[in-house]
Amino acid sequence: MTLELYHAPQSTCSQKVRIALAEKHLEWVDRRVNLAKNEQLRPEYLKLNPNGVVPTLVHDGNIVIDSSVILEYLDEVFPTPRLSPTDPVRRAQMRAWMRFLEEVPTAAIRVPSFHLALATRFNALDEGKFRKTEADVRPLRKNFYRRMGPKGFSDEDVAASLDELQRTVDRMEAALDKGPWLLGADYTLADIIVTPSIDRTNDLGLSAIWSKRPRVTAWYARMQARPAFKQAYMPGSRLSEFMTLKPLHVAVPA
Ligand SMILES: N[C@@H](CCC(=O)N[C@@H](CS)C(=O)NCC(=O)O)C(=O)O
Repeated sequence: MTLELYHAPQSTCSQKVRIALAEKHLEWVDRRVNLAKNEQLRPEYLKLNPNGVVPTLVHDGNIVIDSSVILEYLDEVFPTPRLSPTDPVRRAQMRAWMRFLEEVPTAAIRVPSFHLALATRFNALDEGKFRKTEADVRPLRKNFYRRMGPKGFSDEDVAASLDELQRTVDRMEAALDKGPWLLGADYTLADIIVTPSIDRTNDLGLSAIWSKRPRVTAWYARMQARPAFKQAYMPGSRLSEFMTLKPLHVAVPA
């Protein structure tokens, strides 16, 4: 049996999958994809993942793409320890969290991540060159990159994404009333899926978004204490490790 993971240390979507692999004590072959060199856009990688993004899992030659799909696949194929409830109603509740987390914070966190850390490498490009060489080449993210532009996102876009993160944290704080995990007693894929977004706010100096929410703060500490978390956050997983992040112009909601 071979599991190969095409991933990048600093990619939040890869971090989700690495946590799940570690929770299940699975060995995997480390296939690094250097996003700074656009290796995810190479023709040989696009054959594995036509979206031109990481992660991609290859299990005994079978290709599985999209981090949340990979998480559910791993949980079906390697059911011990389980990362989803057995009861269909509870499974539906977990999936409702999953869809919400994919739609809201997972999308929202990309805006400050790119704005603060990644856009800096495009600052010297003019708009036309940036569109041609950086935006239009991306199967999934063409218009996201166009919206960002070589100078980063507008204050309005940054403020909107921080608002979405803040509202996610509020929803988590309410759910954690029945904690210790989002679904109560069961630690599930939902907890894993939101972890990289929360960890990234910390990495970007935006922890004010959750630091006044005691239940979310305690939940994040519980996550960080798990051996799987420590394994998944290998060196190079934090953007602040390899760049100085400039402060935001917009107020961080608290
Ligand atoms: N829905 C996809 C999204 C994957 C995704 O956006 N990956 C990012 C890293 S977290 C990426 O590869 N970005 C490459 C790029 O911006 O060109 C998933 O969850 O796997």
